[in-house]
Amino acid sequence: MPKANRFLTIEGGEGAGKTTLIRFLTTVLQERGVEVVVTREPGGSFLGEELRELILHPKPTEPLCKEAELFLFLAARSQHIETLIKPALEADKVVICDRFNDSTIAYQAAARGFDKKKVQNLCDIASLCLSPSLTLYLDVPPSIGVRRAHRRNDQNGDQIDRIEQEDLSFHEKVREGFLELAKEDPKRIRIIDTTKAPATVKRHAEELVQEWLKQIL
Ligand code: Z5A
Repeated sequence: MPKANRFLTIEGGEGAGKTTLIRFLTTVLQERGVEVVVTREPGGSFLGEELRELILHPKPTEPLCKEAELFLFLAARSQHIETLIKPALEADKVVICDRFNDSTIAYQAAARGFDKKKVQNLCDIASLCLSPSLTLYLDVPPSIGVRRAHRRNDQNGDQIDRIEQEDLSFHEKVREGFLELAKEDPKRIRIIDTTKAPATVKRHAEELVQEWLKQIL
């Protein structure tokens, strides 16, 4: 098993600002001379990207049941770790991953209603017990995050994906799920309030990452 200590994950609800922040943090790390691999879930491998298309398709050929959805996310994760994350960590690179196990707990357990402990056990199997040493959870009320994401989709001409189509109460449960995880593991999961201005969000994230670098480099 590779050392997991250079593994950083970014979590959050819809429109929380993950993509924006990951771009910024990549630059910060590269300026420090750190080799960085940026990836995402679901995705990151050929199979993972194909599964992403299937899972998030806005108009699936038949409704995807929640059990199939859960196992597709997990299958994508195992393949992603084997083909991309593990080799990069073994080569001593920093891996930044947009979503990981915490998303499965927040979306499939807290919001879809699967038993949390059971989902955690499945995540342990799927992720070969790999865990990030730092997770930045970007917190935003769904009413704000959903609005931001829809505005961005309009600007980019992107469709609203299958999970984004869920109602506000679903996204509220996702947020509660993330906040509960952060309470349970405050050392690993650091909360960043992304209702704040982008410059403030970046400053807070950079402080946390610089602190983390002292422990891992
Ligand atoms: N999912 C799951 O259910 N189970 C799992 O195990 C996994 C995933 C791994 C993947 O989508 C979906 O799969 C996701 C969870 C589920 N479904 N949902 N919803 P994704 O991660 O690819 O996409 P997303 O979650 O929908 O994220 P996003 O919409 O792409 O948002 P983002 O990357 O967090 O935000 P952004 O694009 O950086 O920012 C959104 C807009 O806000 C953009 O115009 C920014 O310029 C703006 N922004 C960013 N920061 C700020 C601040 N601070 N102030 C104001 N405006 C800002």
